[in-house]
Amino acid sequence: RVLVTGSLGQLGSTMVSTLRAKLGQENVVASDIRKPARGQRDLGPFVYADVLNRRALEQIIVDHGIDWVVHFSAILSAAGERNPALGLDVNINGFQNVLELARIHGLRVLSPSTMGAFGPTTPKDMTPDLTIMRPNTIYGISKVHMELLGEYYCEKFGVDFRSLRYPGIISADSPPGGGTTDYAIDIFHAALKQNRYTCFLRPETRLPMAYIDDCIVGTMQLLEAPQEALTQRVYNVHACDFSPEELADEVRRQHSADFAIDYCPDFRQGIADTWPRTMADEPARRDWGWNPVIGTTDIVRIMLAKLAPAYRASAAPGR
Ligand code: VAH
Repeated sequence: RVLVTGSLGQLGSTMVSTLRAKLGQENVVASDIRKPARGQRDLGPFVYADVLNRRALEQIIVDHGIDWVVHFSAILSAAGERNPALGLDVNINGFQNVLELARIHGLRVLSPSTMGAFGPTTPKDMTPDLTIMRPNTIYGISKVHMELLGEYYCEKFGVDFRSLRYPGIISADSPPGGGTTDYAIDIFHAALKQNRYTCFLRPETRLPMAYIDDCIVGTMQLLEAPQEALTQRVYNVHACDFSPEELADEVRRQHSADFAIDYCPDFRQGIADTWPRTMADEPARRDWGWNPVIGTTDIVRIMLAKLAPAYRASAAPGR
């Protein structure tokens, strides 16, 4: 049985349906601190879980006979800079609770890390798994802590900890939750709504990205990989990379030649400037089969196709 924390978030919601399709509805316990929206309500089992409350989390693990935890609760990069105390609490104390319970109850833990774990002194192109890691955001600092503590618990106590460093994840069905890569989702909503977008990153800011389907397939692969296949506990994963101006060009090609973008960089530019432009992910491909298939052109096609109906409906007369 699997417990998913942060199950109403951008990744959690898709991960829960993927896990349920594979393991059976009852074998995946979704949890969050929010109340599911109307459409999500029948998707049981769902429980309230505050990752900061270790006793309550333990009760869920014991009551539901949990074997694996997919830990998606986190405060993302931009949100963490807006509220550092909350970022530290959720990302560090929340993870420590999960890890300690994994030790006590013999759980496998998959907790994603991020390219945000790198920092301004990290080499930016084809960044390898092992390199300088001195991030300067609360998000990055807390994710490096997570990686190191997970490895420590694995080494010392045999906890089966697994992690992958996600690039920016793009999705149409679930909104992003306060990251620096959110522009690459916002741009499609803005293009369909008013055919113009003001981007909070500069035009040439190249960042690694992946479409959510690749991300979830990869996460499942790592979660299910046999222990012996893993030569490390934390893996870079990269699918494609682009800058806001390249993405805007593709939106013009596929959606409207008149699509207009302007740039008004804010504090998130400072965060993006510390992250890699591309990541090397050979170990993930070799050890457990990471093999993303969706590139930039496909991402634009999929996002426009998925989001267009809602905007067409809201533009219809009488609505
Ligand atoms: C963020 N999308 O922007 C997240 C992320 C890779 C970056 O983890 O904060």
